Amino acid sequence: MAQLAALFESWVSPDLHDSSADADIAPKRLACLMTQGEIVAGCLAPHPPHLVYAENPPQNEPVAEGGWEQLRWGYERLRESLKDVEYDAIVLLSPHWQTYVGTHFLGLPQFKSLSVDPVFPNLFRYHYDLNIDVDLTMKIHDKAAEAGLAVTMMENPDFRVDYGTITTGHMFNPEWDKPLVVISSNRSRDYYSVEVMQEMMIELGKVTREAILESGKKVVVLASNSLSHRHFTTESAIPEDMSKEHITSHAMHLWDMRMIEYFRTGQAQRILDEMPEFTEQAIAESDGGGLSWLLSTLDTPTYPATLHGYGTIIGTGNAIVEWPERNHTEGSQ
Ligand code: 2X7
Ligand code: FE2
Repeated sequence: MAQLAALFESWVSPDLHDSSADADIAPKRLACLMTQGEIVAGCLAPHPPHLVYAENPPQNEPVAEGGWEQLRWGYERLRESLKDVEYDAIVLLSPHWQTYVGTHFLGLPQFKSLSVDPVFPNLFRYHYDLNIDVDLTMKIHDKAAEAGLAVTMMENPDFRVDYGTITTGHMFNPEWDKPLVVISSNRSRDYYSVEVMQEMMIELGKVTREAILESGKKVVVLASNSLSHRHFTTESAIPEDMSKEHITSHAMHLWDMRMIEYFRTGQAQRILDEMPEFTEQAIAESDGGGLSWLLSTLDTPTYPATLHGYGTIIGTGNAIVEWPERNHTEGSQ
């Protein structure tokens, strides 16, 4: 809101001492309000390919006998929560699009191909056809560049989109009827540390938010990552045999529950403060920066998030969480 107020002031202040200017101000104020964008919701939306496998959509080649229902019902609840909410685009950061020189953005209007999970090709061979909101992407890209972040637009039409993006994209919106902004995971944690990664992702989150507000669009932001991320090293004979599914260790469970408690009680700052310990001790997929970025796009929310579901997948911990930002915009802009 502060940025919009400044923008409004910059338009009207030259006129404030001019008594004939009043007539001009109302349409400008209206234009200002009409162009105000909004983040309607921010979500933690994990991407284990098992979820798509278990849903048996026509785009995926392997066939399953169900499985991981707790999480799939969680995604159903998330979709239900947003079904009457209008929005224009989905902005998504996937830890499986790993880039080592800065942050990259999908930069063409359409990407169409086959996405295969390199670790679970038996579960995920998905024929995707996705649309990109190139205009909003450029706005976020340009703002990030202005802020001094290294950024690149991915404009190779043969580029294969990672399974994290596709799984989260499918589970969040199986109709694929909204354009996406897709952001890579800059692996600054690998070169430097969780602290450096987080500093960069907080900056990326701020500019993402600014670009969305200035774009005039209504947007959902999604961080596509698991919580604790210690996998089993072998797969059961029937991958969807739920009698074999559980968290890898008690320590991983405790970390997941701690994070969920912070989500549910509006303690985003505490999550950011504990991110280095969480990421290292729980081998968490927050190493890709998505969770830090998401909380930053939401201006480090102090209101409670909704937990739509929690479950394990091949031993990893996964939570589906929504911050209903649309109900809190006045307080946080
Ligand atoms: O990418 C993943 C993941 N994050 C968790 C579990 C299983 C597979 O893939
Ligand atoms: Fe993953």
